[in-house]
Amino acid sequence: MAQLQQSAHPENCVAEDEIQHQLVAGLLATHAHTSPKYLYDVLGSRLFAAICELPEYYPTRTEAAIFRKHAHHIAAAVGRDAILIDLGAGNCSKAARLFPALQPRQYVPIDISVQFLQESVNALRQQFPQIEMTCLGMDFSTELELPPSVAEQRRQFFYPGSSIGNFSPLEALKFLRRIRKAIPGGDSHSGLLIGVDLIKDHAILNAAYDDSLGVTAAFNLNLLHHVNRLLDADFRPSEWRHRGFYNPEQHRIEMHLEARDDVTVHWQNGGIRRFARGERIHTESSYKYTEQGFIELLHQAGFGQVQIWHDPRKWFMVCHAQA
Ligand code: AVI
Repeated sequence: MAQLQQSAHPENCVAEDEIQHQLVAGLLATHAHTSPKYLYDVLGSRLFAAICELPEYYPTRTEAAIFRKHAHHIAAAVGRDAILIDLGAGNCSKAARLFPALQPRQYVPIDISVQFLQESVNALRQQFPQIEMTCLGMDFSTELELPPSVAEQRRQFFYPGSSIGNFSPLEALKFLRRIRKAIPGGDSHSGLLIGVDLIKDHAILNAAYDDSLGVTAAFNLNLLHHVNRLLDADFRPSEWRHRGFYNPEQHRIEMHLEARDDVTVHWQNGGIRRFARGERIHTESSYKYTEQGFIELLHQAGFGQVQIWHDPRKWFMVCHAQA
C-alpha cells in the first residue's frame, strides 16, 4: 500500500520570503548567481527531460547502459530485500528499471513535490504489487530525517544522474555525510548507489552543455521566466545569451546567462540591478570527478568499501558504497 507522508519537519520547507531573499542576495552579489533549483519550474523540468534525449548529452543514456549491462553485479552489491531510498525520484523511472534485478522490499521515493511522486507511484504499484511504497515530500538537500515507517536496516540510498555534480565538492561531502548518518549503526547491508560523471575530453563536455539545437540554452534562459514569477521581476530572455563551458581549473561545467547589452532589471519593492554588456549571472555548476577523487570523497564521508562500474569509454561511473 503506498503511503503519503510529508516531511518529518514541514517547518523546514523554505518559505516564499526566504526564497525571495536568497534570490535577491544572489542577483545583487558582485558576481551575480542563482541556485540551480530555479532551472526547474514546469517548463524547465520538461526542457531538462528533452536535454536527456539530446545526442550531445551523454550522461543519462550512458548511466542507463551501465545499469543495464551490470544489473546483476549491482544487485549483488546492493543485496536483495533492500529498503531502496530514491533521492530526487521524479517520475521514479530510473529506480523502477532496477526493480526486477534489485527486488527491493520497500521503495521510498523522496522529492520536493510529493503530489507528483504520488501519481508516479500509483502507476508503479500496479506493476510491482509486492513492493511496499512510501512517498516522502522533503527537500533532502537540507534534511534527511526518515520517519519510523522506513525500516532502519538494509537502507540503500539511490542517487543517480550525476546530480551530485550540482553540489560543490564541499557541499557534496556534507550531503554524503548526511546520507551516511541516515544509516543507523554500522549496518554493512546498507549503502549508497550513485551515478557520477567523469572528467573527459573538454570538447565532449562543452558540447553536452551547449548543444546544437539550443535546448540547453532554452533551459538556462527559462530560469529568467521563473525568476520573473518569483520576484515579480522584468528580465527579458532576449537580452541574455546562454554560456555553458568546462572550467578545467575548477573541474566543472559552468552555466551562465550573459547580458547581450547593458541591461537594467527591476523587481518587487524597488529592487534594481544594472548589468553591463557581457556581465554574467552564474546559474549552475556541474562538477566532474576522477574515479579516485570521488572514491576519496565517499571515504571522507564515512563510507566503507566501494565498487564501481563504467561504460567502455569511462565517461561515467556508477558506484556502490557500503556503509
Ligand atoms: C541534473 N543535473 C545532473 C544536470 C547536469 O548535467 O548537471 C543538469 C543539467 N544542466 C544542463 N544540462 C543538464
